[in-house]
Amino acid sequence: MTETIYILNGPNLNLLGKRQPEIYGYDTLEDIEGVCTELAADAGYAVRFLQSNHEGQIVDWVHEARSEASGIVINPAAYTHTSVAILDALNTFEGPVLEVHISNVHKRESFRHHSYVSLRADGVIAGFGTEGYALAVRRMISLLG
Ligand code: CA2
Repeated sequence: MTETIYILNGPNLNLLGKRQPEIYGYDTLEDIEGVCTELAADAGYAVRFLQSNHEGQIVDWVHEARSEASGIVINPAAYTHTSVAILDALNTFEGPVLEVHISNVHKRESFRHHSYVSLRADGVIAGFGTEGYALAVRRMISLLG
C-alpha cells in the first residue's frame, strides 16, 4: 500500500501568497501542496496536505497520522511558540517529524526563537522561504526510504 506523508499547517497560513509577501513570499498554500505532492509521488509516496486555524484540529490530525502516516512535516505557525498540546501529540507519533518555517524565525522577534515542536522534531528548516517544504519532503523521503 502507498505510504502517506502528512503535511500540517497552522494558523493564518491559508493567507500565504495573499498578504505580507515581503515575509512569506508569493506562493500560495495550494502552490506548495502541488510541489510537495509531485515530489512525493515521484518517490512513490502520497501526501495529505492540511491547514487549520485551530489547535485542537491539528492535535486531531496528528492523532490520525499515528495510524495513517509514515512521517509528518509540520509548520505549526504561531502554535510553534505556544503549544504544549501539539508537542504532546507529536510525542505519541512514532515516525519522523520535520518542522518547517518559511521565515528565519531566529532573525525575528525573540518570542519566535523558542519552539515547543523542536523538542520532538528530527529536523528543522527555517528561512528557506516556501522552498523549505520541498526540502523537508526530500528529507522525509530519504528518512523513510
Ligand atoms: O515562518 C513561518 O513559517 C512561521 O511558522 C509563520 C507563522 C509565524 O507565527 C511563525 O513564527 C513563523 C505565521 C504564519 C502567518 O502566515 C501568514 C501568511 C500570509 C500572510 C499573513 C500571515
